[in-house]
Amino acid sequence: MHETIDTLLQEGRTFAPPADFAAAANVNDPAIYEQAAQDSVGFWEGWAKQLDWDQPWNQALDWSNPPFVKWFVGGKLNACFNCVDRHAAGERSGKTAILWEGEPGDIRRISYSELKDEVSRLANALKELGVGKGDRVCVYMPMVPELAFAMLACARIGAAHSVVFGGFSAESLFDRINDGQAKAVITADGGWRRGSVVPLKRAVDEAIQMGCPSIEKVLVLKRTGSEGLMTQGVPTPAYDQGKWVEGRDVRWEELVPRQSVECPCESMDAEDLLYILYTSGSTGKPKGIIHTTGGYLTGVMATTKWVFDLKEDDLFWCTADCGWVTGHSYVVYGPLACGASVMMYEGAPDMPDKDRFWRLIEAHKITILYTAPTAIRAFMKWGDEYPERCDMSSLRLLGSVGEPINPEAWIWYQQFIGKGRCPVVDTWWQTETGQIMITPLPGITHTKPGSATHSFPGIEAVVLNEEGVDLGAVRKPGQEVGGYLALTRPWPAMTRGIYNDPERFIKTYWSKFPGKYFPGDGTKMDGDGYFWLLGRVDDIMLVAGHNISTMEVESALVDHPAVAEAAVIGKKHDLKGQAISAFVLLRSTHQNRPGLIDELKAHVAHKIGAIARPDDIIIAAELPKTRSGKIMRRLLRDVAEGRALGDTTTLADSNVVNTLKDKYESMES
Ligand code: 6R9
Repeated sequence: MHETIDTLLQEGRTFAPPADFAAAANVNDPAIYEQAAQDSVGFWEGWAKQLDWDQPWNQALDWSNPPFVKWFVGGKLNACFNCVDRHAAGERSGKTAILWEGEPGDIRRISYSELKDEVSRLANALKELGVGKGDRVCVYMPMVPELAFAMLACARIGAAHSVVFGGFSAESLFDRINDGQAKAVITADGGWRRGSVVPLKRAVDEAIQMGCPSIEKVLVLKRTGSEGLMTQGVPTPAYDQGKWVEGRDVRWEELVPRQSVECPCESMDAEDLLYILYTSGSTGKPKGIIHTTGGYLTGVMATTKWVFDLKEDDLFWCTADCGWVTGHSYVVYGPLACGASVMMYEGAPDMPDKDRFWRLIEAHKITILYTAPTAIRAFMKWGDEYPERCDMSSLRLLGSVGEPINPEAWIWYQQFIGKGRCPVVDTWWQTETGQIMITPLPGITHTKPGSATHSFPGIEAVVLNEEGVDLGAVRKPGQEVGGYLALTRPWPAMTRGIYNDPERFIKTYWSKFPGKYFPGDGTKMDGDGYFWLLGRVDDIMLVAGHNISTMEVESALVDHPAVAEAAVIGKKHDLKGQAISAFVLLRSTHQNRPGLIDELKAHVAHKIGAIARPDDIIIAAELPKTRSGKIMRRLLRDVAEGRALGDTTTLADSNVVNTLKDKYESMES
């Protein structure tokens, strides 16, 4: 047996679920893992029965044609009915479905019965525009309640939505509209971001001008009323002037409010398309990941209830934008299927000040917070005084998603935000998996900072080496192993493929280990069987014959009191194959000083071994990240190896890499 990834970092701290939390938790009996493993199909069927079906399924799982799966074959239901109508019709009718705060501070509270009316009107409006069952609708909006209405209205009439993040360019929009052959776009004049207007309608105009023959209508919400405002030095036109195209462009306020609130839900097949969501992939054109109705809803509902221990009186805040899968599964479909109250916030975490998140928690008494390591590390960098000046005693559970969370960031989150009182759930999953896959269950799992712990009941995750050997099964008892993560059985919310490209789906995820799903991530499994996700295998470094994960070196750096965030890459080296280069951001309480870089190198060597000592460390002001906050190590490799930058379309801020490039080059000379 050989390991595919060396495991270096050791983290010994563990946290038991608080006794009172465990006693009241939605699930607290560890026997559930064994039961679900014995009969995973029956386990998922149990969850599916908690949805309202127009017609029951006659076969729970059809896995006769892998990797193309079908769940709940023959069943019929409507996702919008399950997220809205069934709550509006019962005791939750007056309950808050969405509590929203705009960046300028405007607040809206929408009950389930109001949500039903809003969504029904919009659904009728879409019908009037000629959209119907089987069509695709592109949604390109700021984080306003109407974004959720748009998704639900599409689901209501059986049209698939394709949400494109409001920060993406006209060109990305153009690609996604054409790949999905969308019939209509739902957009807004603009959205608020850090005090300025993101001109959305203008980008839609540009995209369509580039050639989007499938688009018949553009529905435009007035959000900013941005006439005369300046955006990046350019005056923003009023949303209904400028390039307003008569016959194509439709004003929301002229069309939607006059619609009837009666709009029956289309009865959909469990396997009918619910949505397409484009994920960038490391190379090539974006992949249109498809999700269908019955299995997806089952998976997101189950994980919302158990991972977040969602209760009737919770106020659940997943900070993700609906442009990402996290916003689809845990702002909209998961929590609303459960009848939860959901918090939505439009803007940036540092507007007007760096305590905005904590102010929101204090003001609205948010009970569950689900955010990303990139945000947590930014909060650490900004300093402890911001959370300290707010009362966040309403919080009872904290979650993390999007990247591996470094142990120090986990501890900070647990101590400064959760005050040691709230369990922390680090959840691993992907756009393609649709639902959370590897995660603690807060009433059961003893957590370890930096570990996503175990696969959710009914899911089986394994660590494989290059030859596909299951390292967890063949290792000596208690031995730690590292390799490729793979998933061995189908789960309900798994993607049904890539839109219009089944071959790419097979090649990308199912050909490395035939019969198993390969997500592209590395992982280690510790002596207790806990998973520690190590990031994308493309990022793994090969240093003097050792496969070292960037994540472990980054975590060792973040462990140093001066460091808030680190990005590590392997840079070509004549003798070692690759040498480790690190880009480091300091906490606001620390400054660069003579000797600090040597101290950091020594710290890494001390924490995880001399093999991982970085050859060079650059103190940076920012790191290149995707717009969803993931560090783009590929671009840092381009910088370090003096290449022209590769694809930067998903990069949040291009100035960041250019600055780093200058700094790197001046250091080299
Ligand atoms: C939900 C989401 C998926 C990739 C995934 C992995 C990384 C997400 C993680 C994590 C370690 C976690 N990732 N959660 N890595 N620990 N808790 O982020 O979907 O945007 O498709 O990204 O993100 O590398 O493969 P998506």
